[in-house]
Amino acid sequence: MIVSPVFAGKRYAVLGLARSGLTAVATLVESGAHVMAWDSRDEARQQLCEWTDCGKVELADPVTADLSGYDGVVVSPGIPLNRHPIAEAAARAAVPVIGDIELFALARADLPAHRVVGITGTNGKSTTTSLVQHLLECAEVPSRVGGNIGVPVLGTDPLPAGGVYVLELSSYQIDLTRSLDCEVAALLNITPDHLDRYDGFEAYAASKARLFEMQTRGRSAVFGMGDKETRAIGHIEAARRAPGLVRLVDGADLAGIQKEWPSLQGPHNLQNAAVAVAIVEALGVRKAAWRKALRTFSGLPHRMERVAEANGVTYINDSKATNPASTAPAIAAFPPDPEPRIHWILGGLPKGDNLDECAPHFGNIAAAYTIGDAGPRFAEILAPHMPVHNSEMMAEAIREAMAAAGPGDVVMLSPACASFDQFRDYEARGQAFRQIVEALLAPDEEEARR
Ligand code: UMA
Ligand code: ADP
Repeated sequence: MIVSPVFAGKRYAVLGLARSGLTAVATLVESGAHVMAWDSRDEARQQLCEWTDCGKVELADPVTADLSGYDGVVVSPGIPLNRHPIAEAAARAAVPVIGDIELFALARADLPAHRVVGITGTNGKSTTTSLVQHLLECAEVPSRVGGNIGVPVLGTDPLPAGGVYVLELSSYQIDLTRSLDCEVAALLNITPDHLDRYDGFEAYAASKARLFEMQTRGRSAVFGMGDKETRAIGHIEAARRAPGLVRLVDGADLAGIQKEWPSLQGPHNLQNAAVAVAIVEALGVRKAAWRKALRTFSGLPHRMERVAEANGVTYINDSKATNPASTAPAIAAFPPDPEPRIHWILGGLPKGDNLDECAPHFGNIAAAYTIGDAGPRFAEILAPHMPVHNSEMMAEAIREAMAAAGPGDVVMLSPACASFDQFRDYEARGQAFRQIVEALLAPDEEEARR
């Protein structure tokens, strides 16, 4: 865990006691701060004692408590600042609203000499973050991942001198951060997402741009070239920095060697790899080291993950594709050979009313199997272009896809939707896909053994 003298004797309120909030409380208590903490869920409040000396924590709701004299309200990224009363309560008491990443930024001065990489974007953040760590590891640079990837950074053990913290940052986390000065910051792409939390798409893009505004002179920045919002921010940053500090990458120089990377296929992964390579080059890793390391990256679960292969059919779990823009590259990755060969399972809790980003690749789909809340609407959109089964449930969709798929085909869950209508989260959805595929294939395997 990261602790710091910078918090000793200070007063912080922490709102939200899931992963990031509980870790923030632990860091602050261990560092000698006075901490007020709250979560609207009883179970979350009860967990506090498992994480820290809860005798040292005052349980009170910062929305109604007296915040005068506090140094900050640490709000969890999942709490919608645009509509939660904490924003007004903190403003009334003139207390800054921050998040755990800002606490990390404040603690940096007392950590052994290190560098920080911040990676944001609508899609590809986790893949790029873990790829950067892999490239650093292969180059023998000590590193840790943290942030939106599911690892609260304050919970990591401090790195020895020379280490690199590689942070995946969501726009929610950037909104709660004021002074994170990344040695290298990167923006992969911006497409519509999380619009319930922002005053429109422009405000969402502006949130991402703040990561670069927080950097001081001489720092590096990397931008994908795939969309105009990202390019625009890249050009603004290039104009205000010294030559060589900003890289706008499209991956064209790497396309010829992409075939060497089994876990980084598809146009989206070319973008992720190009950004990751530019990041590690900015940190001083040489081509010979990253080129070799790209071949051994093993990928992450739930992102175009091959979970089974049977009777010539490949089963792919892309449950992390939670919006149409992240599904588009997955269905683009398997062109007809010579017939369309993707059996596409999609649906869930929709993020919008269309599948426009996916439309250019409809020709790759042999049949679609819709599930969840979005099922009927998606079936209506897709029916003019391909055979559609309104399967409703995952098990039914897999059963139907399995019956229809032939050798060379791909059965792929790439839902283009959030999971919360039928599953706890995208991981539970991906796990269900894998388990059902394995269960349905099991009789075949038994037969083969006999
Ligand atoms: N709560 C209240 N009052 C409210 C609303 C919520 O008390 O009015 C409480 C909830 O009961 C909950 C807490 O506030 O206990 C909110 O916690 P959280 O949702 O922020 O959960 P954490 O476990 O702290 O996870 C957060 C990130 N979650 C979100 O951004 C929604 C995790 O990203 C991140 O991995 C983790 O911190 C560690 O840094 C997840 C995510 O879904 C993966 N991110 C979004 C995405 O990737 O699209 C942005
Ligand atoms: P994030 O952490 O930003 O959600 P992930 O690396 O977890 O991103 O990938 C989530 C999904 O987004 C993957 O399943 C894949 O389908 C898609 N994806 C990955 N990288 C990109 C990219 N660069 N552009 C568009 N979609 C992508």
